[in-house]
Amino acid sequence: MASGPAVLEVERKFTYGPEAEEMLQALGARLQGRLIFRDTYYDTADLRLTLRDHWLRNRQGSWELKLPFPLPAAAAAGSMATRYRELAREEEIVAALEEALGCAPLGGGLEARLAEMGLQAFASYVTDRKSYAVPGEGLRVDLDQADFGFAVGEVEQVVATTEEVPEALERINHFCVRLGVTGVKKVPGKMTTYLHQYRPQHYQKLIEAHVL
Ligand code: V4E
Repeated sequence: MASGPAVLEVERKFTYGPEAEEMLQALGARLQGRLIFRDTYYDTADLRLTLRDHWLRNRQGSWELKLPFPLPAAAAAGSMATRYRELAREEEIVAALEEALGCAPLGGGLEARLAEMGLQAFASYVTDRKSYAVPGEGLRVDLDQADFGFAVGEVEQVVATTEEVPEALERINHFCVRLGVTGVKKVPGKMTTYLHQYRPQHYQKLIEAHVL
């Protein structure tokens, strides 16, 4: 099966306050829109996907899988950003899941195959997102408010090849400095916070496995 061009998402999360939108506009960012969506995440009962840093979700009816991809250590050293490959084509998602879980190729529709792999929902929340584009930089900034009372921003760039990742990291970090985002610790995202609050044993296992 032919695969499309890679979607590599490089992003850095940040904590934002009431002044964030004004600052973004002052830096030339343009509001693209507001979207409210539900994400439901899936794993096996023994957490074999998330322990491999694979994140399978259904967002408003569409399946998406985020998984790590190799990068020379020097390119990511000390970075506060994360980088994941994103799959959205159902056949690619199933193939990646079969590989991660070590199952034989399964037949049938996507949902039947997910059920056969023992995948079940472990987290679900709604995000209210405002998205900004930064013209000329190819950056997008999302300001997210999750329904369990947690807000987080992210500056992100999507690239197609691993060679473009170091430059994306550089561009993101530079924009963060202009935005006044200067912390030296990685800011937890919605999922990390959700697991910490609602699934502490799952959270603890991912901390011990150095996934979070
Ligand atoms: C990759 C990942 C998780 C999946 C959720 O990813 P995230 O980008 O936080 O979700 P969201 O809603 O912003 O998706 P988008 O619309 O941008 O595609 S949950 C945990 N991880 C790993 C991870 C990590 N190791 N460290 C940090 C700081 N964040 C996430």
